[in-house]
Parts: sequence; C-alpha cells; structure tokens
Amino acid sequence: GQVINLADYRPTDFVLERVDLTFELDPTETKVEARLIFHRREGVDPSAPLILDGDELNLSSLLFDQNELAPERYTVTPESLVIRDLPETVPFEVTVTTIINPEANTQLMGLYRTSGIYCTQCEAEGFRRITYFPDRPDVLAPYTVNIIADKDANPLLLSNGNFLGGAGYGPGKHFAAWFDPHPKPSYLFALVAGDLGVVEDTFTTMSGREVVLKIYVEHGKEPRAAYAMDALKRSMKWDEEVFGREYDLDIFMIVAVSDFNMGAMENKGLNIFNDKYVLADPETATDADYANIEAIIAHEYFHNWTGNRITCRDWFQLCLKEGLTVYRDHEFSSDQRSRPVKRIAEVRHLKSEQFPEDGGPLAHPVRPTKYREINNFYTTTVYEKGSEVTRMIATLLGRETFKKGMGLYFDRHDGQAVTIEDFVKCFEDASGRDLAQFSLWYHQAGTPLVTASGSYDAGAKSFSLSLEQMTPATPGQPTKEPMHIPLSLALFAEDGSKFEPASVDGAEYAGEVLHLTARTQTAVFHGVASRPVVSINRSFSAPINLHFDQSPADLALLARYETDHFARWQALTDLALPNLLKAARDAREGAPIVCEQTFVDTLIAAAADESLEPAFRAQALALPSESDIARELGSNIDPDAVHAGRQAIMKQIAEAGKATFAALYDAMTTPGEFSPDAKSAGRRALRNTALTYLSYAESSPARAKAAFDGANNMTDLSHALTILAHRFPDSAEAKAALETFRSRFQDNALVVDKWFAIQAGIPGPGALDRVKALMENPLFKRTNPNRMRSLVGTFAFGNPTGFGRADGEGYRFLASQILDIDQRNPQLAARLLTSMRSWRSLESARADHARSALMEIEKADSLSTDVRDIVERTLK
Ligand code: BAL
Ligand code: ZN
Repeated sequence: GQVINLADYRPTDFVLERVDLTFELDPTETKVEARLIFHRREGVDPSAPLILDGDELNLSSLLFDQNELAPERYTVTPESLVIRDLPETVPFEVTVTTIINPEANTQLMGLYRTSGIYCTQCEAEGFRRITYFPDRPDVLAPYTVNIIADKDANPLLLSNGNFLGGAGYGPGKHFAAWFDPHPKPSYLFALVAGDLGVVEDTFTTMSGREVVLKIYVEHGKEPRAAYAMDALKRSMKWDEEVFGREYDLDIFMIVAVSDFNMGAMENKGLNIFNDKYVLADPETATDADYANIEAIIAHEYFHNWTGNRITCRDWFQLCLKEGLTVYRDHEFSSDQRSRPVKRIAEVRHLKSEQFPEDGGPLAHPVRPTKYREINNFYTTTVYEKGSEVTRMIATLLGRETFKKGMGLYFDRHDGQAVTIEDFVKCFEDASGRDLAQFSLWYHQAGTPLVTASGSYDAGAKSFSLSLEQMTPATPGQPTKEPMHIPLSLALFAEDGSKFEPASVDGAEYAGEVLHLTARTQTAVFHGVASRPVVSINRSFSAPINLHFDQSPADLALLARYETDHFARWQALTDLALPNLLKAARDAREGAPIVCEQTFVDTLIAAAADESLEPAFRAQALALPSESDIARELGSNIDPDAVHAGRQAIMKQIAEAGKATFAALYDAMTTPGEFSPDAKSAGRRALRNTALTYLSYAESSPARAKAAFDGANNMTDLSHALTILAHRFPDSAEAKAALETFRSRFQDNALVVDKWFAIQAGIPGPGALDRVKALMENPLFKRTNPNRMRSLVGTFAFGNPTGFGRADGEGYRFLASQILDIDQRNPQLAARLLTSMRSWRSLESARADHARSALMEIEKADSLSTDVRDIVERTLK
C-alpha cells in the first residue's frame, strides 16, 4: 500500500453518466455484468486512458459499445483495468463482466455471505471487489440494478432506490430490478438477497408523501425489531423538524446481518446493519443496547442528507459526513433523552477513546492529508472529534446562525461531492465570521491543553482570568498554531448565584462564551462583587484538556450550584481525579490509601440529592475508569497499581455511603411493565451503581446473587452477573450464575457476546488463561466479528490488568491473534491492534514486552496493508 496524498487530488478524466448492473447470484460463482456509460471530461488530454479500480477481481469479458474489445486496447490485472484509444468527445459504453466468490469473501468487504444470505459492504473501497469501477466518492451516477437468483433460497432481492419490477426467470429462478434516481458514489451501493422476515410500517413525510419502511431480520426475530422501527420513525420526524430534511425515495429499508465489520452502513435507501444495533427486547437487550440502537438507526438515517445527498469529494473529507452526522445523532439523542446526561456520556466516550488516540502514535487531524489504508481512518478522531468541531461551530455562531449555515450547505451543495472548506464556507457566509483560525481544528491533531489561573481584585471589583493554550506535537506535526477555542464560562458567587459581569476586556465574551484565540490571553471581568468561583468549559464546549487549580471547596460549590449539569458532573470528576491519581501512586509504593473527605461527602450528597435525575446521579457515581486514570497519569503506568488504588477508593466511598446506597437500591426500582425509556433506564442505572458500591461495602456476593436471581430484564441481569464475575470471580455464586446465563441464552448470539465480554473483563493476571479457554468453547466463533470483539476486543481494550499483566503474555497473545485474524479479515485485525496505541506510557518492563509483541507482528511477511499501517505507525 502506497501513501495517498490529499495534495494529489484531481478529478477523474472521464465522467460516469450511468450504471447498469446485473447480478446472477451464486454462492461461489456470482456473475456481475456492469454496463458503464462514460464521456471524456472537457479539456482532458484526448489520449488519456480510462483507469478502473479492482481488488482481487477476475475479468470474464469486456465489451466496448457492445463489441468485443481488441486485447491491445486494454490491460487488466486483479487490481486495475486500463482501456486505451477512447473517443475524444462522444459518450461510450463499457461492459465489464466479472466472476466473484461471495462464499470465500471473509474480509466482509464487497459482496459476501452471512448466515445464508447475500449482502454487501462497499465503504470505503469494497465496490472494486465486485466489478472494475472508478471506485471513489466523487464519481456519482444513477444506478439500475437487476438481480437474478434462485427463487426458493432467495425470495428477497433488494438493492438501492425504488423497486421497478420483478418476474420469474427460467426454471427455479426469478429476478428483480431496482432504480436509484439519486446520483450516488459506489460506496453507497448495496445488494441483499436471501430469505428474511420483515417488519413493516409507513411514514408520511412533511410534504405528505407516504414512505414504506421495512426492517428485515432473520425469521422469528421480527418482534425484536420493533424498537428499531420506532427509533427510525422518530428520526425521520426529527430531521424534518430540526433540519427541515425530508426523505426522498418511496421506500426505506434496513437489513440486519450478524457478520458485519462496522456498526451499520448508510447505503442509499437500503441500510445494512450489524444486528447488534437492530435487535432488542427487554429480556436480551440492556438499556445501553436500546440507546445505541436509537443512536445508530438515527445516524444512518441522517446520512441520507449528510453523506448521501451531499457526499465527500475524497476520503480525506470523511469527517464531512461522519463528524457532522455524529453531531446530528448526538443532538437527536439529547432531544429524545436527557441533554446533560447524554453530554456526560459523550464526553466520557470522547475522553476514553479519542483522547488516547490523539495523544498517541496514531494521532491524526480530523481532516487528514495522507493515508495508506483508508479503512484505518474510521476513527474516533474523524467521528467524535469531528462531531465536537461541528458542535463548536454551533457554539461560536449561536443556534440560529448555525442553522442558517446548515440550510445554506444543504441548498448549495445538494447532489455534490464536496470538501471541509466548502462546509466551513457556508458558516462563514451565514455568519460573516472569519473561520480561518477556527479551521485549525480540522488540520491540527492533538488535544489542546488550556491552563487557566484566576485572581480577584476586591478593590476594583474585577476578576482576571489568564489562559494559555498549547497543542502537543503529534506525528508529522511538531509545532502547532494557537487555535480558536470557544470556552463556555460562568462566574458563581459563594451563595451559588451567577454573576453578570458589567463588561469584559481582553477577550470576546458573548452569550457566556469566551473566545480564546491567542497563545496567552487574559480576560478581565468587571463589576464582580466578590471573589467568584469560575466554571470553565461548561457543557464541554471545546474538546480540550483543562488545567485549572480549583480548591475542593470551589469544586464542591460548582457540584452543588452549577446550572449546567454537565459542569456539575465535571466538578465531581475533578474532585475525584486527584484522589484516584494519588491512590494509584500510593498503591505502587505500598503506602496507605486515603480519600479526601470533601470528595466523599460531596459525592454521597449528590447520590442522595433527589432534585437530580437518577441517570445523572449514576453518572456522577461512576468514577473515572482505570483507563481514564492511566491516561491522566500519562506515563510510567502500572495497571495493577491503578486498579488497586481505584478499588481502595471505591471501598472507602462504599463504606461511608453504605446507608445511602442501600436506600437507593431499595428505592430505585421500576415497577410495572419494562420500558426502555430514558427515565426508567436512569433509575436502573442508579440502582445498579448502588449495587456496585454495596458489593464493596458488604464484601459478599449475596446481594448481587439475589439481584441476579430477581432480575427481570437484561440490564439488571448482566449488571448483577458482572458484579459476581468481576468482584467475586472465585465464588460458587459467580460460577453458577455464569453457567445459568450461558444455558439460558446460548441460542442468542448477541447475549452470548455479553457472556464472553463479561468474562473477558474479569481483572487480574488470570484473565488470559480464561480468554484462551473461552476461545475453545463451542460457542466461540472466530469468523464472527462481534464474537471476536466481545472476547479478544474486551480483553485488549477493557481489561488493563489482565491484558497488561506484568509478564507481557497478554501482549504476545494479542500479537498471535492479530496475525491469525489478519489472514481472514484485515479490517478487524487492524482495529483490534489499536488497543496497543498507548504502549509507550506503560512502565518500562511492560513497555518492552509490548514493543517486542508489536515487532513480532511487524516482521511477519504476509501482513495486510491495514495491519502493516497500524503496526508501523504504532512502533514509530
Ligand atoms: N459510513 C460507515 C458507517 C457509518 O459511519 O455510518
Ligand atoms: Zn456514519
């Protein structure tokens, strides 16, 4: 794989006018005929050849304007088809026939088989595994698709767009034809054929058109698609109300499949989903599953406008559709649920996944300028930081002007393949604001560090806030320019009321947003009657690290009075962190671990505060994870010490708050029929968090066992099982519960994934042998990405003491798994390997083990481009 550079972008020499595809489906020998009509772009060299992409393709025939093409006019390899001596101006037709083997396609890119059905995944470059094609996002055309297949095995023949018609086709066969009038890039192509059950509904759009909605799932699973359907209808309504976006075909289909590399895929009119993000019922899905389904159904639906109608000019612009669409799905979930609780969850996710990426060897800008393997850029930086950048535009411009800019974007670029510059220009035009400096957020990698200090002048009644920003060096970017950082900020008085400063010097401050634009800047707030307690980066208005020394008393005041509940949670976290960091250091030195009383008291008071919604209280009680603590420590990390320190703090909080937790556990029940709504989910979350603390205070599995036995939904059941397995792994109760769970759910793949994940997460050095033994379990399935992620993924990403055991065996195990998985599914292998991204921050013995495991991978000779790219960048 060679390096692709943004600077080398140029449009294709030939314009693709239309695409006609005919598939004759067969499990091992599918025939694909592609009729492509092109014309030479104006001004292009008349001798320039047509170059089509391929990947492991096998050309069976080639026609030019319906005639056989002379061999000297083309050159073909599995990776490309080059055709020469083409007309200077008139359109021409190329008919390419390839034979492909869906059954042998273990990469799950292109056309493949899963549980007896045919399905496709084409983003980013999977279409070239189906036929030779200009496989890039700026080539847009309308598609007609004909599908021919055995009728019995494949009663269902689906593709993008609207259904044209179908009929019998010789003995035992039938065909169907689909037409998608909206010009689209090949990455949005989809085909599904097989025998599936369906759930049907309709949606009437804002202009009164009726759209047929269908969700296809395996037979018998139809009832588990009801929640997804409900989420789809709510998404369609929301996009009309909030962004004025209406759906544009007669039918919208979703197909759930069990072998899928991604979460889901936004193919035009025919979304294909990992079934994990479609199927749910109370008995088998947790509240987190329901929330994910809602978010991902919405995300893929929202892509219809942000991604499909307006797409990316090239893959460097991936954040154009992904960052924006994540922002849109976040807004949707915030409107459907609790905005502050959703924001807390977003920030937790950003900090635990994106911050380590941005601070390690795989750091890259939201809009990168080079890549070797585009599959490796579907990252939390492109998605989540990309969403944060969009969110900052909304914060800088204000809600109304942001919407005006979005309106401009939809009007101006509908039907086009565009760039981040085009996107930003819409907001500049809508607001009159220069966003050149702001755009550095797209171009500079690394999490900016903002250091703040304040001083109050009682005589002048003014408060000075000095701010300094620094963005650390990242691969390929040794020095950084100062960024335009929007800091939502407020000043509070000792009684908890908010100050309204008379004026502010030294920085733009409007709508409670302070604009930090220089490397160092001092903002002076006038007319502040007494020493204020400052709340900076409220709602996490900018994705930064903030260093601001605030006393525990000031933080406690914010935790109590902030009107922004995200900021309350942040204050509680800021109280917790120094305790957890100190505990890790003390654990390492064998020193006693003692927790600050202010923190314990404030936390328990928040837990018991009935004016706060239960979901918020659950978030407040969920301390930073071991990985969060490790990230904050930054270097020389001993995962065992982090674990021991955190356990000790948990125990102290649990003992101090035992009565509160016991009361919450009894009070936070959800009587009546199960409902997955956010309010009920919040009560379950708080009750289960209380149960976790009680397991530390009571040091016995009895209560968790009772919770397991009494659970009537998957949230409570899997939480109780996790406590039993993680806190009391050697107890008879844990063993019995794991066995009960397995035998009850062994026929449900998604629940079996939970069973594997819970065991993969059991802390301590014994985890590795447990994982190895589980790989031999008959329920383990190597070829299924969800299963692999639940066992190997959870172990590597979510079990710091097990994976990072001192002898390095965890890292060596991962290396051997990566080499094995890479033979079948490079994308999955590369993704799992990113679990090694923070290896340099480990203490030296573990870091040495990690490096040698990485080098084992690097020296293997038949690595995929995907894995080679990740391993080389990780070691660099
Ligand atoms: N486009 C890949 C899946 C997603 O982000 O929606
Ligand atoms: Zn997306």
